[in-house]
Amino acid sequence: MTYDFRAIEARWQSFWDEHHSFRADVDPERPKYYVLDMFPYPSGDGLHVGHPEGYTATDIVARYKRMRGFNVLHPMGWDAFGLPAERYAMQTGVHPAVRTAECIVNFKRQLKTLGFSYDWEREVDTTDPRYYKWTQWIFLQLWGAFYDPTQARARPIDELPIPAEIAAQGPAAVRRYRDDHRLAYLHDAPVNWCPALRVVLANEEVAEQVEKGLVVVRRPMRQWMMRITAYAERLLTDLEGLDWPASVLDMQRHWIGRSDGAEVRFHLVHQHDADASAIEVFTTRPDTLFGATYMVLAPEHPLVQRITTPEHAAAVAAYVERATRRSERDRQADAAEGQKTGVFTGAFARNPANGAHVPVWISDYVLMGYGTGAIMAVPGHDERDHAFARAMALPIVQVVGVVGGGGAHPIADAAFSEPGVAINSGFLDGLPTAAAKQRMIEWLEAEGLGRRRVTYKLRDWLFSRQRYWGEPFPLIHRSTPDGDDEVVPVQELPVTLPELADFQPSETGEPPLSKAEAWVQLPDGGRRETNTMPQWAGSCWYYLRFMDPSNDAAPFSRAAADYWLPVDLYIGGAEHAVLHLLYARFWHKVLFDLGHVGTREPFQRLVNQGMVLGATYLPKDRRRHADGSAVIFKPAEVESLAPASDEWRVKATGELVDVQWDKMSKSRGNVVNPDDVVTQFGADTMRLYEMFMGPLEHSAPWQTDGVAGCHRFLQRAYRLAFDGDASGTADSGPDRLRELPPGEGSDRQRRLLHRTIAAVSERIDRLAFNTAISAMMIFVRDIVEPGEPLHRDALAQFSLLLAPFAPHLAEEIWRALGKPHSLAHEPWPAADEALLVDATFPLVVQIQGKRRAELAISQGASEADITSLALASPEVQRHLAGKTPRRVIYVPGKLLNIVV
Ligand code: ANZ
Repeated sequence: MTYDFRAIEARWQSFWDEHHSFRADVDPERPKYYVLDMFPYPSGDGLHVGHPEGYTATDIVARYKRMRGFNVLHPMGWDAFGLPAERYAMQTGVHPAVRTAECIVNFKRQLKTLGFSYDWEREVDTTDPRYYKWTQWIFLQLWGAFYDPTQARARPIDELPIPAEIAAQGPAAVRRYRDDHRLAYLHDAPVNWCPALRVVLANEEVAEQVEKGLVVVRRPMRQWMMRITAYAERLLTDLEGLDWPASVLDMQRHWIGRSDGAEVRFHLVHQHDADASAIEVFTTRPDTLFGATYMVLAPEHPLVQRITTPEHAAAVAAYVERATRRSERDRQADAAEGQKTGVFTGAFARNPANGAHVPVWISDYVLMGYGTGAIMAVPGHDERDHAFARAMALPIVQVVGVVGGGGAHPIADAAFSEPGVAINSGFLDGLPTAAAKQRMIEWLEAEGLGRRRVTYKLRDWLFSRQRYWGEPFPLIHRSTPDGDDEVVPVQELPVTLPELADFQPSETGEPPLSKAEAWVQLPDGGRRETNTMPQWAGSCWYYLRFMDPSNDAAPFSRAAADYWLPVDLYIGGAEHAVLHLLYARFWHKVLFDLGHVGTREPFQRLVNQGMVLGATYLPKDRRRHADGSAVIFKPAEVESLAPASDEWRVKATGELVDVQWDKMSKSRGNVVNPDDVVTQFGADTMRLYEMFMGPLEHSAPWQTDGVAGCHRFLQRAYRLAFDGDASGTADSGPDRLRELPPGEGSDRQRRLLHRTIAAVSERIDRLAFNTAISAMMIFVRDIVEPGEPLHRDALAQFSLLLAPFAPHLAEEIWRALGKPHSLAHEPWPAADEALLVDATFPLVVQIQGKRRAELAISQGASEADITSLALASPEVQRHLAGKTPRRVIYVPGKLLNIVV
């Protein structure tokens, strides 16, 4: 008798395919449930066991909801643009499209062996022109829209009101005005340019290259930007109604970074230049205005050149030149470490509150991209200003005191940045900080010197990349008679990528597409845009395409959107807590404003699965290689001292080593390949183990012993149902279903069955899959007892419970029970409430026939449980007085006799 999982799994996987068992179609008669995975980048390495953790969880929910009567949308696809395929092309000459297609084939094969119930007819691939046609279309929606702050929504650009003075300047001015208001716009943005690699690096990538000794410079390049900042407030407030992990909500709030404060105007004392008469600053502490003793401009601030006096010009120019070479990130890091550099411009401004003349400095601790790029420095109450003032010997004045502390608080050594009461502040004196802020803002507004202002940390999104393997922008540049560059959309989509032999950007940073001269240059003189979109673009809207994937007339129909949206459950890695989820929410809101979708938010419920950790082994002395890297051993190099032991030694030398659990990575050699697990134990075991490792949200180590344990459980479940051939050999023919009496069995069995149904249902609802599996394990262990064979209906219901977790074996049992259809759409079993009450019965315990104790035993308890409970009870222990029981006789529901 063998649990031949290979045959069983292959059989059911082809059955589901042939019968389109998981096809989902819009059906207004039935409630929908949309359960989504974060689709993978199909890398050359294939799946590792971390991927299927989330995928198994969503599959359990998908299968369960189907059985609960929902019309379930459960799709899968490929986020397939990206740098690795392009790098691979540079190394091997294999075209990224070819490589990507190979990788997809492999990923899909791997996913299919796991028996996930995806509707594969909805598969999407972001690199397929039929898909990116619509990514380009959505880009054009953004390009063709502006944000109307009065209505707090996006509107078509033709509806943008054109001020009379612009209209009077003619069509070119109107065009420029529109271009300045589009949600997708061109901007000279400083980027991190690495001349050696000829690439623009993301901020996060800079440190790594600099460590390798490469030079990275900041330099302005014309880039496509997305005006996500227009949506900052909506992106913030709409987080309110979402069922997301608190940590992700916090990270999104933090990233958006709303600050409430004021803008204040400081007039310059001597004006060299009529256009440079005042400096605007943003402050969150307008209550400290009386303590502003100097000002600082970001080195890139446009006023710097204009206000610098001749005797300071050389020093300022040198400082500006140095600062432009450094990224914002580096500058912030230095500022955080308290390193302060800066130079005086020679200019002074008037503090609007007290009329004092304050010096204007430049320093890179002030960032151009935030607030107004200029600050009023209050060294008494701001740490950064305090450090700078001390370094440059600038005056420090206290204007906030401790409440009730007689006002004073020493500020010589450190700023006092807590709220308190205003002091040395004229009309604010005595007011607590919150009230003083309000009072100051009212005063500034009344005097025409400033106004209330909210700022956000969120930056506009740099949307263009100098890469080949991405979506081309569907835009054409044309020079106008007045020498301007006019951008017009392509009428016919998609704009497909041209063939190219060389994928390197040029030395000057021209994108690789600029080399496809025949593609770039249009017969009428127009030139195609040569940047491509970032990898985020395709993943911003794939959940929408899944709703209507073969629509050729639109990215998706409004009817499909109205039926399927929002995504009810979205499961994926915590690494996407900010960017992907923010960008997708942004596009969704634009599409909402333009009438393409009817929900404000795309993803109602979000869950982050934990990480699957892999083992590496370290010598006890933690010695290092000559190059300083730690000596580690890979799983293949070690063996455990005894089966299931926690002690390990190196096979070759016998040296004892410690085990260490890390995120799986190729370089650590601790990656487990799902193919190996499936071959050895089967997909059902793999799925079960992925879920049994621990709570879904927690990270957990991958342990081969645990896999084997799950496999034994399935073997037991198999033997519960099937009887071997009389000869008992594997090749003597298929196993037969046991002879099973009808019904659900004895009272005890029925209680156990219904408790299991209740427990599994409730635990799936909570996504507590590991404990749902424990409930099934108890069922399999306890359902059969001497004199109580398994009954047919109990097995049928158990196979339904098992189906979301181990669908192949569940189908096999269901079929053996003579059911004609797949159980995929079979109604989920219902627990009989009457059988759930935890009734107990009194059990008399005898030792050598003498009554020694009476215990309350719960109705569903098995004989094994009852025996160990009785033996462990203090009274029984006392009467046994150290003697070992030889035999235990159980009279069900009444009596337990212990013979010593
Ligand atoms: C005066 C002041 C006094 C400030 C005080 C703080 C404390 P958050 O809360 O992060 O929004 N700031 C404004 N623009 C800046 C820029 N471009 N680069 C660097 N710093 C800038 O921070 C707002 C505060 O950060 C502002 O309030 C300003 O310093 C500074 F006791 O103004 B404050």
